[in-house]
Amino acid sequence: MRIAVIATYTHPTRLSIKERSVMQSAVPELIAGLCPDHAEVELYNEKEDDIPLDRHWDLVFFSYLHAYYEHTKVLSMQFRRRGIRTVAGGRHASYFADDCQRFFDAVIIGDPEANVPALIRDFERGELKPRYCLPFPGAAEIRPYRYDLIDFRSNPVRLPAVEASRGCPFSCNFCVLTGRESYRYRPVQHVIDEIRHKMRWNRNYFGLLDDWFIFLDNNLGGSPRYLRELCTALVPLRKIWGCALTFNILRDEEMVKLMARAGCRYIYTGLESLNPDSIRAMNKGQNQLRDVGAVIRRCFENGILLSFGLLVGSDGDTNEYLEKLPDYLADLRYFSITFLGIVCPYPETPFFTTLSAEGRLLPGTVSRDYDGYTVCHRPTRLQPSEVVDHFRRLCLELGSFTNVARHYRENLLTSYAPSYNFTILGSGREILSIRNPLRNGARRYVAGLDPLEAEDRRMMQELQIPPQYLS
Ligand code: B12
Ligand code: SF4
Repeated sequence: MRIAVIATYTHPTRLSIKERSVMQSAVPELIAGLCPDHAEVELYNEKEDDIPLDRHWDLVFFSYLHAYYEHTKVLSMQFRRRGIRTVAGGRHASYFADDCQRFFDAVIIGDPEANVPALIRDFERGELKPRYCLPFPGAAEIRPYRYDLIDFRSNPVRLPAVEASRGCPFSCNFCVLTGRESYRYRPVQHVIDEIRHKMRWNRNYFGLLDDWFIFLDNNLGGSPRYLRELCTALVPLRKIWGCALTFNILRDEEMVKLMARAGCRYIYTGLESLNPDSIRAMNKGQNQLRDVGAVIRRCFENGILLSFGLLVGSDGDTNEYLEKLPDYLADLRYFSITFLGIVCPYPETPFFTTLSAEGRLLPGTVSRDYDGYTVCHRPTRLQPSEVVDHFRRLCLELGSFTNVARHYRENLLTSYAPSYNFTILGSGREILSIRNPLRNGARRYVAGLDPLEAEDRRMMQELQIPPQYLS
């Protein structure tokens, strides 16, 4: 049996652009690890390479984010036309299973651990069902990824990744996890064994990235006790790693020191805003903005590059705050931001429910608009067009060479932890990438106003696939 697992992708510019960046979806290697030994499995990641549309498999698993739904439907219907059976899974498929069933042969709701093997067994017996929703068997049952199937030659900077936990204990109003994915973590020894014995390393660049990996967890700090245990077990491995966690963890100096000793050199935290009103509106109370500057310095001094995500367009945002944002960041002597996005009301979130009840969703919004770079609603204190103006200006201002230079000046040589200065130098590229969403001058960033990609539009017409309207 021939199986393909495809992580689909569409770029925020709506142009056909690949992004061979450090972090990629791990779903293909996760699903491959759940397939039986006798299956021949191929992995594809559209963020790195095009999908060979003329190739034949018996079964194709798709993983996608909300904004890639229209495109994934097109791929699925093209494969189905050739007799290939297709399966959709992930958060969007789980929430919109009825809609998905129109375009895929089967839909998996929830985690894949029990569902993928059951689906393959049924498929081999010729009894594929339209829906699978077996419960999660527990985090101890998360299987090691098929690292051996990752092709590091097609993306020379990609790092191998591992999950220690799933879900998150917090309840930010805009997050797709809120109220749906409780915090679950794997036994520490399973994670250590996977890193030690299963993980394959990126051998490009004469071994410079050898022994580097990332934790793909939504929040590696969801349980401080667990994080402490994990870091203690990581110290003797002498690996270099990065992760995402919530800001509250960074206030604990001992924890930051332990993480640094365990090899952590990069932390992403969704700071979202420096405006207390916006933080309140997002229900993100774990982001206490007191002493932000001291927390940032502490990370860098311990050899950890701290990277933020910032959002514009939330209900607390005002013109005044967004105009002054670059000054606030300069006051903090902070210049490295990874994601600058527009807050997105994903349909399964409390934020969507509020906006819908208040009639503040923009008309004509389709799932393609839910990409984190398009205004899909009317904020309380701003017009949608004002959000777009601020977003464009901030992308240009924050993703500038001047900011890279300031970042280097402030943070290089502040620590002599192994690999620290190399990480700081590499992060200049991340700062410049803040501008990437602007690479299509014709893009308007307001839901309903930007057309879908030309090829998807053409195929949707040919295959009679309607868009999914969400407002
Ligand atoms: C890698 C990553 C990316 C990559 C690749 C995207 C991708 N295809 O996953 C890039 C850089 C492109 C990206 C971009 C963005 N991302 Co992102 N990203 C991640 C990250 C860190 C890891 C994803 C991953 O591989 N996880 C490990 C795998 C195993 O887990 P998973 O993807 O969660 O999938 C689970 C289930 O959903 C399910 N599943 C998923 N697919 C399938 C398929 C089948 C067949 C089955 C059976 C099951 C299944 O199985 C997994 C285990 O339960 C997650 C955080 C996280 N920990 O998941 C955020 C996350 C997915 N990203 C998020 C966001 C908000 C963004 C951005 C908007 C950020 C921004 N402002 O720029 C953008 C734009 C996204 C868009 N256009 O919609 C959100 C949710 C987005 C969404 N639409 O649901 C997440 C959950 C982070 C968060 N907590 O906010 N991201
Ligand atoms: S802390 Fe992050 S992952 Fe957790 S609910 Fe908030 S946005 Fe989601």
